Amino acid sequence: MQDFKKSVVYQIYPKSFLDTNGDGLGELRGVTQKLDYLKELGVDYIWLTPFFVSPQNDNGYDVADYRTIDPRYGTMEDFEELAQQANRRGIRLMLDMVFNHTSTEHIWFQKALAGDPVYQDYYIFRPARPDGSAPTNWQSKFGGSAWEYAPQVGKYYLHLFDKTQADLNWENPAVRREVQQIVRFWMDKGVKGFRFDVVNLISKGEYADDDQGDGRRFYTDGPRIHEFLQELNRESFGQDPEIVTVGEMSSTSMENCFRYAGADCGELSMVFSFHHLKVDFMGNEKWVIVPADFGRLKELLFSWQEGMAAHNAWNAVFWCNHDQPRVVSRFGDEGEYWKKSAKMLAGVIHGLRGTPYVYQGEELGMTNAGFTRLEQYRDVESLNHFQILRDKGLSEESVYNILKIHSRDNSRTPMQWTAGENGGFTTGTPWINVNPNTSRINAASQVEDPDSIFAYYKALIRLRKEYDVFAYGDFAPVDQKHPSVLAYRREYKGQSLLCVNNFYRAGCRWHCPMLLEGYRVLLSNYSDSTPAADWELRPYESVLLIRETDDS
Ligand code: TEU
Repeated sequence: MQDFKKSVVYQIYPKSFLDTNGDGLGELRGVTQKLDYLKELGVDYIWLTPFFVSPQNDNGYDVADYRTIDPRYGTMEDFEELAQQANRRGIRLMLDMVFNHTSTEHIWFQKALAGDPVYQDYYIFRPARPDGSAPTNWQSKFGGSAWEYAPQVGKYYLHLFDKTQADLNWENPAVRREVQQIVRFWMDKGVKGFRFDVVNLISKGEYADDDQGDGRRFYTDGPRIHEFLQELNRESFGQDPEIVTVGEMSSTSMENCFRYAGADCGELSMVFSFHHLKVDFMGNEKWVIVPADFGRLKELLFSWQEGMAAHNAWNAVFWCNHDQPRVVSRFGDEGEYWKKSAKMLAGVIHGLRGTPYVYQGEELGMTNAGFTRLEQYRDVESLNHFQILRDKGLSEESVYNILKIHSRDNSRTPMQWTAGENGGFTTGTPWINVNPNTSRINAASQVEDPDSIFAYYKALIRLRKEYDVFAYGDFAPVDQKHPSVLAYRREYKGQSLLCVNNFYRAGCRWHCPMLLEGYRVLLSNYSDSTPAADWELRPYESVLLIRETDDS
């Protein structure tokens, strides 16, 4: 059985991975073609973002049919071929299940609109207020009201995301049974992993105005959430002990995550949380430009590491996904120290306690998109916020500057396979522009190069298999208050791992508070790192040290 603590997950956004038929969109066959690349990297699971039938208003997170593959991504035969080929290489598939909402094109919603009361109870329809306005003042995560009026029904329906993503009513046992059946359908196809999209938003509490915020306090980690997850576990994936699950937890609390991902809680294997990726927001406000708060980043990463360990709960550890800007652009350096900083950021994540997730292209040090015009953007959230920010009076230039930093499209540009045209992603016109720096940043030039970012990720993944301390070690911060160093220690049965990182482009001096006797360098982004009690760390220097004693 595959131990998820020793595993590494690779996330694929199929639309931007590899196009094999020249239509400008990637598809499942593209993934199958690149399995040897992934095998070379050494990953254990591939998480595929949704490829089900969908109008693609949110790139597949608006599912219209959970059991059928969108023809744009291929066929069920393509999926089976992918599963089989992956299995042959010891790689497992993790599917992305979006159960907080469906597309408004889903047959359930269509029946609801047509007046069928059975299906109206699948969603959250509420009457208008006496003045005709929306039932509450809740805001959609993509901007604007979270309620849309459906004239056919004479009521509003709730959509926490786009207005074509209607929230499901989990209070209705029939909805929960449908969801269980969908999970079992994919289990029957041999799927051994599931990611559950924004799953901590499924239990809505009271429908009341939020005088302090956008409404999230009423539906985040809601009143019946643990009950719902335990039931889903019992009735579906929990019946197969080989299945690994991860829940995407939006604005969650650590206390809830102790239960979502607690070893004996009967809910999920692990959780994604996002607090450490809001250190360059202003509170919850993403559409601003503020420098990243490094002290806060460490505080959040470390408190989650310690808290989850103390409660025997498991984290997914990551910087990147299809909703986040590229980490090398965000916390590293796109220029002179591109390679060094990308490796440093990799080292920080892979040394932590948790299952590391690598998002396609991260292992190559892919950077933000660099878009400068609205026509280049595709994401509904970016397009909505362009208008919202313009309506607030911001100049076009200021809005572009904000999008350039925070847009989700930064991570959605096509995978850079080669230095050639369109980075080898497509022979057609890509659905979203390829980053021109594919001439410099691409897989072809890195796979064979022992000094590449790719080689560094490969080494980190291999080390996790070789040294148990990566998977099972406990966690302790080291010199947490230092203004530019991020350092921590892991201990397991006579193995002691020390991870030391200079997070900045300026060199710095670091007094190591621990005795370094007996430690040797396991991996570093400089060829000549020399640990010392009084250590001069070079720009973005990152070192993993190990000490092994007899009882290991
Ligand atoms: O994302 C949920 C989510 O809350 C975000 O990370 C979201 O991108 C952010 O709030 C916007 O600022 C998940 C998916 O990962 C995302 O791609 C989907 O758009 C969203 O759910 C809706 O299904």
